[in-house]
Amino acid sequence: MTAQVVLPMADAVLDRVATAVRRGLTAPSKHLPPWLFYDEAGSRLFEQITELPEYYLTRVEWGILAASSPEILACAGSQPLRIVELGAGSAAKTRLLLRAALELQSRVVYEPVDVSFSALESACSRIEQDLPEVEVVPRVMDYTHELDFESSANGERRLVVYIGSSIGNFEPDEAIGLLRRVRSQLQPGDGILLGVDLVKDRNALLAAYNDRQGVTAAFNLNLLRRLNRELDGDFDLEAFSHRRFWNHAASRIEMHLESLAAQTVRLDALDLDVDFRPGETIHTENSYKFPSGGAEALLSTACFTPVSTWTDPREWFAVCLGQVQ
Ligand code: AVI
Repeated sequence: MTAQVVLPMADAVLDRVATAVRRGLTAPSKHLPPWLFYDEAGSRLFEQITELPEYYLTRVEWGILAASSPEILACAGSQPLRIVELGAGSAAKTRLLLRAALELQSRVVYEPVDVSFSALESACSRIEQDLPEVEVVPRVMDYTHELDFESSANGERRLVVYIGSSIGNFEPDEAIGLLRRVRSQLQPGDGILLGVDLVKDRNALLAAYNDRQGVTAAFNLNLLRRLNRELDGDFDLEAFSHRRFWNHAASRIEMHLESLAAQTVRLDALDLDVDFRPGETIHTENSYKFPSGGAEALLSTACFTPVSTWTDPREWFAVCLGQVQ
């Protein structure tokens, strides 16, 4: 049998989890922040989601980058570029950009930024294996709270890559705040590449967030498993069900966990009892979908100049380049 090493959780992370959960589960409309999805199991489930037939987002964005990376880099302006990726994850799509960059410049620096050390480790090893010519400079940083880019060397300009529709998981004012903070770290000539999911047929949207294999349901419910483990909770995962719906007025998919019965859940670490009515939900995620021109508007509000946008033939997803003037 192999011995498993269990690392103690950093106190700061545990405090952040505890504060968010107490706030969210004692609010009149119960809610939890989506960053809680991404413990180790949740990150693995998300990787599986990206491969599901119903979850078109990753595939369609991959197609855009596969077709247009050379053009995107040409539009990003004079070389050499340093590619900074926020929330690097598996870096699968970024490899397309890095490969195109290697065609244009002899030295390519890739700076993946992620709060998760293990996510960075796997991103780095994949890039080092596939593209050994790329110099990888990983940064462990919670870019939603702190952002601090070192001043760039050798006349390099930065291209910040924020793809995968991650911006859609922020409330509109938070999204603008985040893009403005990125902007404040950049210099004239630097740029940002933003990937956003576009409004489309409601059924395609609904299917993407409720796949037949039940991976998205498992991803949503895993959040309760995390609270049981980290906050000594007694959530019965059988007593909650995954729900998603399209909120047309707000232009977003909402994910919820619905209580299937009247029940009280205990979170010992918070000394908290939470009562649920049958049918009451915990709102766990918003995933905003943008109209055509929405990414450009977002970038302009954050003081970038939109330069160009690439999309797929059905216009399901958009990748938009903004520059600092
Ligand atoms: C990470 N983020 C862009 C995903 C999304 O589509 O909003 C998270 C996700 N939630 C359910 N499925 C995927």
